[in-house]
Amino acid sequence: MRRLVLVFAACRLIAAAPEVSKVEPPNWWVGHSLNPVRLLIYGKDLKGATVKCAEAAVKLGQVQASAAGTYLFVEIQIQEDAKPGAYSLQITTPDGTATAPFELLAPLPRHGRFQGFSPDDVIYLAMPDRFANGDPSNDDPLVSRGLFDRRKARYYHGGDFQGIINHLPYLKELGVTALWLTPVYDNVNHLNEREKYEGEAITDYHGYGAVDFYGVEEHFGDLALLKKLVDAAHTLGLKVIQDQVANHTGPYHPWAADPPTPTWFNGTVENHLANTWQIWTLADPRAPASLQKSTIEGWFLNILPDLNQNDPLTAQYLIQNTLWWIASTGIDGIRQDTLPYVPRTFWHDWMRAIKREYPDFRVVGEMWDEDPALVAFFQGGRAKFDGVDSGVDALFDFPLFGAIRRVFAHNAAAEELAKVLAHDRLYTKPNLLVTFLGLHDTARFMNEKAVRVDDLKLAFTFLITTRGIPMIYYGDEIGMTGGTDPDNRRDFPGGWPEDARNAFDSAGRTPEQQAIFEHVQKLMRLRRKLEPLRRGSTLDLIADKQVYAFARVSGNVAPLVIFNLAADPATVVVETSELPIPPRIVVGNQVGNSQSARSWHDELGIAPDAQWQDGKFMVQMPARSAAIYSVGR
Ligand SMILES: [Ca+2]
Ligand SMILES: [Ca+2]
Ligand SMILES: [Ca+2]
Repeated sequence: MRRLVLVFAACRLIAAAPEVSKVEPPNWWVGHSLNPVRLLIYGKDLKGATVKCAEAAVKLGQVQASAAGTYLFVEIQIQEDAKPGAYSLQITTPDGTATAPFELLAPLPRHGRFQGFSPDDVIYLAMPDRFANGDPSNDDPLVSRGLFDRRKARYYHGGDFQGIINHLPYLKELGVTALWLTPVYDNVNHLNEREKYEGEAITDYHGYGAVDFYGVEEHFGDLALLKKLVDAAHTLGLKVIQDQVANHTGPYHPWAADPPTPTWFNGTVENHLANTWQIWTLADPRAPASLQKSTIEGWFLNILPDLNQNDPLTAQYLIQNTLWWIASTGIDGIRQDTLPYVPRTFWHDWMRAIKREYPDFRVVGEMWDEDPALVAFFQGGRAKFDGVDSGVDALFDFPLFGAIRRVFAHNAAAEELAKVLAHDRLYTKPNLLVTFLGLHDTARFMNEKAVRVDDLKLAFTFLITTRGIPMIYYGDEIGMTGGTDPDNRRDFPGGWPEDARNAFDSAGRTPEQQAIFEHVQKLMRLRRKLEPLRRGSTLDLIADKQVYAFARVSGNVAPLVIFNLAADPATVVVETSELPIPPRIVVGNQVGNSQSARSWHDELGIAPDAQWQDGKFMVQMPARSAAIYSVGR
């Protein structure tokens, strides 16, 4: 033992030249609004380094090494006349010199990129590992052997970018317009032993435990293929939304053992708070400070190292990382994970940096709570009681999700939908909420007790006709089943060559799957055709136990959407004379016919023609049915 110590001490005496192993970001763009850029250089013996760049186009600013000499922060100012190309920084200590490579790129052409998303879109959420396997050669990569097993719900299943590229035409055929993929960051290359279920270690196939924010998971592909995916999607008119995580890293991120600054994380692996999930305290002016602190600074599952966005170096790293992905790939939006567990002051700065460079870009945040007041608190557009405006465009509509499940799957009163929507007064922009029937963190709709296919179809009709930006979780369009995580993340049937059925193709779907698919497809066409379903304001007409009827009003047109959720047929009468809009715009834009009896057709082809006479709009709705009445034909 004594001998070892002596040898070690001797090694330390030998002067060690600095070493560079990694530079983040590896490149930046000329003419970018974020400038200067602060590089995080990884290596060894970087303490006391001076940094030079031979090119006048890159001017050096502040240099700061970590105490252990394993990181060097270097601020660089990119001059206006800088040309794209390879650059390098010379890092010198009294013991030697190392080179840190860096590249300047010309920005991607803006046309057809960085488009944002809006109620004109319908989003489709897919998990790259579970959608389709387009490249069996990356199923069990050399660097991460043994994590692939389709029989295990928490192992990699082989899905990848190529599988998604191959099935973009399927998404086009379905009629969605944007694709949200769960995170594609590089995950750890061995089993995750820190997170076990029933004694079994898991893999981080889901992507929410990154070990490299600048890397791409090798099971999915690489950065070049991701860019190809984004380009291919854009060519088909599909937008791409990237899933990002700024709250935490995976447990095996190298920073966990050696953080770049002492305050990089909230606490350390040995000594940290656990997240207590008390989101309500964040919107409460008089909440116990200790509860707020554990909610913002606590480690997710008590496992995931919690990044400290109040450290300016951490904050800048995260902002640059976001902009790097956008500029590298040309994506159109971001879904931000675990939004409430990060200070809103950070989101404010982060959003500002995004919008400065990409004014049309949009972000939807995951704020999982069914209280609309709490969800609204995190939407940007207005400073809240603490003077902070998060700037975040959109949030997931978890309150409406809860009501959708209760009403359509559990026979709760139809009026519950209207009661949730009544809280729209709290949001700065309710039309930007992302609405959904389920997602990768909830049990599937078809998993609800005693639920029927017709219930799912009704729920879809509501989702596509109510306000907001609808989102479809992969496989719900064919009625996939599955309980809570990980059962809700089964492989899409037909995504693997060995699958018995291929539900990407109508010939491979069961009659039931085909019926749901066609219904969703029809709804997508109607949403495209009827502009008020996307952009109209919502006017509730009837909200009672069994019937919910509303108009989507836009300019001169207002389609009527009617639900009869009773087990029996019902006569639904809308008193158009009591509406605050002229009767003629309720069901059409044909002026002059408002007093004559006319028939109107259900765009879904389910309910009979409606009669409109003496100021009354009347329809015999079949049991458990929905109808959309628009301009008469
Ligand atoms: Ca594969
Ligand atoms: Ca990996
Ligand atoms: Ca946090």
